[in-house]
Amino acid sequence: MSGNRMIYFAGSITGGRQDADLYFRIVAQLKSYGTVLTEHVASPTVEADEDAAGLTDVQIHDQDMDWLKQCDVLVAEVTQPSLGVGYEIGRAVSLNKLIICLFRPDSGKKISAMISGAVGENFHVYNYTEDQVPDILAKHLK
Ligand code: 6K6
Repeated sequence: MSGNRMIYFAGSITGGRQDADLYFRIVAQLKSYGTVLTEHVASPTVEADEDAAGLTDVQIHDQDMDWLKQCDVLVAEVTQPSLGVGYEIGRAVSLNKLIICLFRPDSGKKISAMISGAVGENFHVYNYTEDQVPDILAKHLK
């Protein structure tokens, strides 16, 4: 069953890549729960990948929206603010997807009230440290 689960991982790209290593480690854990549709978000060479992919912005947007529609769950690392990630979260709400947002308070950053205030039955926001990731993912995905 878990092999069929489609997971959309969202993390900052244009917004800043300072957490890219952490995204990679989260995606590695997510792979044990299903297919991660958006592995490129965790790529250490995302800029070179972008150039190589040669996609237009419209193609990127439309592909990501297709994946978002296909997915069963959106996992978003939201510590590094990103317009794209915020947009994906809003679209996922409209699609009634299960949403798990991960925010690290020890970053010194503040999470937008539009994310922390959106909590509901299918919308979860965790203030976390990295050692808690396995338990958070297991709670929702096991
Ligand atoms: C990257 C690697 C290969 O090709 C690329 C082209 N760029 C993007 N490809 C796919 N998704 C993208 C790209 N740029 C942004 N996104 C989506 O927006 C991802 O799903 C991220 O979760 C989110 C990041 O938004 P920004 O505003 O930080 O870029």
